[in-house]
Amino acid sequence: MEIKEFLINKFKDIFHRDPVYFAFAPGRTNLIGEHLDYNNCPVFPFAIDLRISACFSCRDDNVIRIVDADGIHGERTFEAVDSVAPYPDGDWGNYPKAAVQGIISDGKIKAPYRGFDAVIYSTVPAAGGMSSSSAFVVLSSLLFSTANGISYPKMELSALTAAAERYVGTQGGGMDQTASINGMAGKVLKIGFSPLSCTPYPVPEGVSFVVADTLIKARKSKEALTYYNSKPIECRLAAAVLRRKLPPYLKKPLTVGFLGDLSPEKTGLTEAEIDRAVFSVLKETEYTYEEIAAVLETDVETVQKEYCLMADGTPLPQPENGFALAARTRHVLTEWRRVDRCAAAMERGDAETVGRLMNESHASCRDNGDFSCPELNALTEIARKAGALGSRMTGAGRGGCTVSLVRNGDVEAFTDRIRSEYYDRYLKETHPEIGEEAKKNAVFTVYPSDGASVFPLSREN
Ligand code: NG1
Repeated sequence: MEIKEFLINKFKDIFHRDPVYFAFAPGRTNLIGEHLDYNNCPVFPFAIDLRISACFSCRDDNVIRIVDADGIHGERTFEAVDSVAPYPDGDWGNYPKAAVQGIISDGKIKAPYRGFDAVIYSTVPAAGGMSSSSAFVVLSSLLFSTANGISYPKMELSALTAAAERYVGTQGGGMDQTASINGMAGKVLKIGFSPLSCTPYPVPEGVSFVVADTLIKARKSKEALTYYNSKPIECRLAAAVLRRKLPPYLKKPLTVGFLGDLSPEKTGLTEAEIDRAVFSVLKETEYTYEEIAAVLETDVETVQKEYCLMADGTPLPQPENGFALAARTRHVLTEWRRVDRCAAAMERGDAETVGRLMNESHASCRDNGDFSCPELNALTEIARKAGALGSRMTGAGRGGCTVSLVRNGDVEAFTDRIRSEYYDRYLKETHPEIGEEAKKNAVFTVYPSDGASVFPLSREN
């Protein structure tokens, strides 16, 4: 049965009436450009054919009731009010709450707000670096805006949902929401953030994108949030140091707000000159809070307050080895250039170059970003040996999925080798606790797909 029919039937069972709308929001795979969005540097993802879908109907009151159709997560009911109090950390109900709060805070609708009844179903692997959480935020924003009679232009909704998702405590950029909203069948999107823009690129002939899940969960709750948020914080600290120390090297006046300001256009320097200047200012070894405060000519408390606060208002504890400002900046600058080169290669239909850039990206995510983990490294290695043109981690990292570029004729043999060498051998040895069931659908081809959408169901349903 199609997901839509399945959800219509579920809705009728649960709510004893017909649903009025169907909506979906896709997950995304990031081809290249990891941990760049929060630096205002371009990224290169695509919306995928795995989605979170919903059937829903508006209500006459402000109650929002969302039921998970497969019964695993149960249901959540809350009221749409000016200030929506969150559920405890890590609760899935915080994603719809994030969307509802985001739209209410945007101010285009006024209380009393209208709620909705919805039944949802997701095929996006959870905590897999495929943006299941952002897809849920985007979907919820469509449901709540529809219930309240408004519709946002795509770019406006992209910016709104990106900001809204911070409600759950992540300090990410807007890649996931923008990809989910603006996806186009057959195209990879180059997303720029200053200003927000989306340019579609064709996929070279004869190649497929194969995703493989390490089956190590890349969750963004509790301690994992601290890990994830430490990355934007390190980048903000690097930008602060550069803001203060870089001007004498620049050929144009520039206040460095983000690492994404370090372009040849804005600095008046070539890429090589930018690198020479940046890495003569940033020391290679890690910084302590005290060292950063000394460079910024202030005290530790001010540094923590300005750059390092987590969602709960506490400052990020200093990482064990200190803040790796040079390494993170090196990742950002090189990855940004790889995104530009990858887009040019896609335009030429040059799959080999795309693959090579993906491999280089993974190496930088591992060595400069510290975003990877042994399982992602092993899986990408195996993928390259199994014939991928390129293979890399995709998404936040420390678990989740890899994406590999594979010639169409090689996909079957490639998939078999990933099964035998990663799941049946490597994972069995390193994580015997991971069962066979989870491994069954862990490697699959993804197709660049259309973005989120909502439409009325016809009466015959
Ligand atoms: P995923 O893989 O969905 O957790 C996260 C961030 C992105 C981006 C990537 C790394 C959120 C909602 N998502 O994605 O903005 O920074 O990591 O490239 O914070």
